[in-house]
Amino acid sequence: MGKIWSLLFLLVLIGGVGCFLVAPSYNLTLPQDVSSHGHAIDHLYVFILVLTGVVFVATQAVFFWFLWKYDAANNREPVKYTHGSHTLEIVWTIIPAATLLFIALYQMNAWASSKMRMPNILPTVEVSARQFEWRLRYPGPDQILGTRDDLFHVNDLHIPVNEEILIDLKSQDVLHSFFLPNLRVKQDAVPGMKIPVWFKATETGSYDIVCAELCGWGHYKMKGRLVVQSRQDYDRWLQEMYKAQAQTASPPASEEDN
Ligand SMILES: [Cu+2]
Repeated sequence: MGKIWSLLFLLVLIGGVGCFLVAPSYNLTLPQDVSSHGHAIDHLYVFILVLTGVVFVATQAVFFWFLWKYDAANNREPVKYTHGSHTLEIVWTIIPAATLLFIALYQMNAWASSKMRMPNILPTVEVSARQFEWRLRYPGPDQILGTRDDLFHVNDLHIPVNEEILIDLKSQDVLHSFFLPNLRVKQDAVPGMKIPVWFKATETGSYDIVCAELCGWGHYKMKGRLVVQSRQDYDRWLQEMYKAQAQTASPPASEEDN
């Protein structure tokens, strides 16, 4: 009976590794990266995945082998107990500590470029999260955010391709998280704070905006669209939006878009 149990644990090992091997052919790995900094983040992801993968395989294999070898049915000798090993404890403390320290240093540049080295440009758009939508505020023709000619829009974020984008991220109610899976961008929106978020999209197209923080009953539907356009298309879109907004007496800030 013990042997069957040990085979079950071997199955966990085979199944776990197997999942990762077949995942790419079913498109179950990371979504397509269309950002300038994404490769650094993906590299860290894969690095840590391999590291933890090797440890997983090793521990599962040892686990299986011990269950197999020391099956109670075949081992009639009394169990021998040991009481601690100072050397072993030092070794298994130092190895994880050194590994974590290495990761902390190794990831510093990726972190700094996506969270610390803010580009010195004017904000492209203000994104204000609320239950359960993304309120967008673009600077008007005067190019300055926060003035009377600003453009208001909901859930449909347009940006130009291959240009540095700076977003002022806010929340109007509770904690939300602004997540652009294809751009490897994820940032909490915190009530009372204006948090800068920057990135550069490298391919035109339509991508998801998702809320990555359980923010209430309608969290699941807090989904927006990121449209990456050429500079010309983006400018044209802005002009059309300016025109449409000018025609209505009040800004369409309360429109529902879902
Ligand atoms: Cu939310």
